[in-house]
Amino acid sequence: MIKKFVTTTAALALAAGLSAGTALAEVPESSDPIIIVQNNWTSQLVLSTVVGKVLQGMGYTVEYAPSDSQLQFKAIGDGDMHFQIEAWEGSMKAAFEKAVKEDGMVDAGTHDAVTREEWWVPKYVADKCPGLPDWKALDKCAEIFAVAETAPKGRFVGPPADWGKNYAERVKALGMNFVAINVGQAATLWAELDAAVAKKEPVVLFNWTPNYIEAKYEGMFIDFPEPEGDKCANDPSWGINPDMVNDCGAPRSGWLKKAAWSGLAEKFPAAWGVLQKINFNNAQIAAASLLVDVDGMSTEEAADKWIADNSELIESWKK
Ligand code: TMO
Repeated sequence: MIKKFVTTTAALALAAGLSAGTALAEVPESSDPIIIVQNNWTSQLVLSTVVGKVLQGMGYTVEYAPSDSQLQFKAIGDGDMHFQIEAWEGSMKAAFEKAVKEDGMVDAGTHDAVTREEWWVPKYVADKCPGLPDWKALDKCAEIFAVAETAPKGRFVGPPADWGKNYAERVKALGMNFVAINVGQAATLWAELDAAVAKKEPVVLFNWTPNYIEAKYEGMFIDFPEPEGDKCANDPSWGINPDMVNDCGAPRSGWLKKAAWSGLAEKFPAAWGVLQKINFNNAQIAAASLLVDVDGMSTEEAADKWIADNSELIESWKK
């Protein structure tokens, strides 16, 4: 029975001028859901929804699963979730590489986008703190960033805890006069930034690129010592603090990768083909975030708009 099906399909494929390989299975190859991981920042939410809609358009059943940006990789390796379209080097490298090594997660390719996740200040802060963007200059001005909770130390408005990097450890390793105060969600970062900009008050917060911020505010990332491979994260003797790891910043030109369950290629071959072709650049990612964070669209609306604005690109994913 199975043999007959394969033979017939292959014959049809050959008759249609296709190679037998491409036509072996009909799309969707399985009616089981493809489970797409979602995280808690805008471009990821919009672009994962874009990909979900594209796969639905091909006939797949799609489900979304919210996940922690560190724990997600093991879950993908285990097949509990099927892929992630935005894995960021600055905050996720260690968890990503561990899941590839130990959990069989597949590195599904690197986007063209060049990323950075780092402490960031609006441009006017440079007038109040000479020597920026050097981290030592920032540290000399720590007191202008103080709030009641941190005084006389400065406050670093840090990311939600699940975004991986332990900034309190970096502060300690570099002996900085700062206290890292993590927010609960991205929206709080932007609320802090908007409030500070409105009053031209000093603020230093976690930010990243590509993001909508670059279209809205001028500013700069703080330059910390550059990491050298994994040494800063793993080898205490490396770097300016001989006794501690984390005495460095995030990479200034980081990668952005896709991650997948190892069974995806076999169970959903056409979807795997799409995932492999997806390749975002900085402008495409920043645009996704801008539609929500500046234009005020919902994730759904932004995904539809992004799809409409990039229809040729999306067709190229399916070929
Ligand atoms: C993971 N992120 C892009 C929010 O830094």
